[in-house]
Amino acid sequence: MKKYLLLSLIVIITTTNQTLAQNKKEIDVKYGQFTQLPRQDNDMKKWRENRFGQFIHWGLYAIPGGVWEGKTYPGAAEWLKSFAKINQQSWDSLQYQFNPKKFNPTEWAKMAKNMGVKYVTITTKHHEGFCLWPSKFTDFDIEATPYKKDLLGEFVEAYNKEGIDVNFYYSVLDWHHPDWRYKIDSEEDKIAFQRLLKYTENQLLELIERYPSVKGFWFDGTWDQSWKDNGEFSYNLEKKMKALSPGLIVNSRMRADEYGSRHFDSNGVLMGDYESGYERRLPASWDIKVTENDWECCMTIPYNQWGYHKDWSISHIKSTYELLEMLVQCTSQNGNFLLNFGPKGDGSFRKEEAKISKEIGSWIKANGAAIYGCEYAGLEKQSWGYYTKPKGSNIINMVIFNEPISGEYRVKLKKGQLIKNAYSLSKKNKSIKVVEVAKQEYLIKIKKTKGDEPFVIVLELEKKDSKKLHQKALT
Ligand code: JFZ
Repeated sequence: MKKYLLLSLIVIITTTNQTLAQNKKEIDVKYGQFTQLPRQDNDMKKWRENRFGQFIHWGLYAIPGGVWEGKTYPGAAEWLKSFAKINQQSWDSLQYQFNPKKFNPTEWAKMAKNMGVKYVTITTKHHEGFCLWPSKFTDFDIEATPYKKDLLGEFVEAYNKEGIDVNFYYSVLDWHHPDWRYKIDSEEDKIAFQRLLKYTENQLLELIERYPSVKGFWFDGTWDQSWKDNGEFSYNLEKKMKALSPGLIVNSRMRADEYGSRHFDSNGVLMGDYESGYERRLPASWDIKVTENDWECCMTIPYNQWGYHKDWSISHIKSTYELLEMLVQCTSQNGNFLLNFGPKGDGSFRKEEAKISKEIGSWIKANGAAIYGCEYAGLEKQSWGYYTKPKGSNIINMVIFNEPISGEYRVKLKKGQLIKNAYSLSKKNKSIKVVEVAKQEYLIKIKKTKGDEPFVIVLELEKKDSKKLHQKALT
């Protein structure tokens, strides 16, 4: 009797599983992902090791800085043309004022280097359509400004000289181009948008050819129906770009598949090389969807300002430690952190940004070992802060943002992991007391610090499950 019961149970389970599998049947996606993820080539490995990048939003919008005809608009400064309903001619004529006399690419690159970023992503063309490089395909570019010179070229050269990887942000949405359409309603729209697509392709291939050291592209302005209806085009475009520049890294915001599904195709497969949907927010969980994918979070210092805005009193300005905590959280979740800067129209940085970048830099100088080349440590998060793990090492970093009143830091390791030694990153040869409180569970005891700075405790692990070693480690 028991035997029959078991048999029928098995039959029920297998049929239910089959029905579930049938319901989840994959649909045929022609213009989805064409790369095996996560990418394991050297370019992608470098991208992953970099962890920390600088985002730069710079364009004509830096000149008005959120203020038009005496009125301050609190929204994102790079959207001012839209918020203030400024006519095309008035906005476009800003190009005749664009003359950043204080722009010193060498100083910019030095500032970035001192902040500790390993890569930069700069707006080559934002929604306004203005191009920071002399493009063969438009006159709405740097060449027609009083500045005249190839600003982007100077930028790339200076950053590369400091060993910083350069990526290009490019907005497909274009408020200047007469052929831009939000949706295609007529045959005329269709023809116009085909010209826009050709323009887009020309410019992107031009950027790769002019600046061959470019590491990746950060697409934006891809949410409108017109672009979503052209999944075949963006699929082929990504292929063409990668054929011209093997190793190129493209964000998930570039494409939609033929069903209009963005970032992830209709089967839930990520498109591009990493997920770029974390905008001004961090992943809430440490689940595998996060920690096993490549992703990047882009962040503003104010609530929501990317381009230069004259008035930063409108919203909360994040503190240096708030931003550092985000960088560390991203690292602990296997992601990159891209922190935005919006230089002024004259080519200088506002003092708040200069200060924050200096402060971040001095912390990273001492604690960078817990960021660069680090990844998700595979451990349960504790309330004192974040674990990061140098890839392939036997080390786990504890980056402390909240000091417990008790001075005791709980650590729960995985089966087979033992603590061999613990020390503070700033005092490497002084061991810290470790008490085993349960299996694979420890309390790290340290004297209360002045609590004025986040700090790093390093745990050296012993993988061999030897009782002897274990005892030794805890004395
Ligand atoms: C876009 C731009 O409109 C903005 O000006 C800035 O350049 C930013 C980096 O990107 O804004 C977005 C894009 C995507 C989301 C939100 C704002 N999103 O996915 O939530």
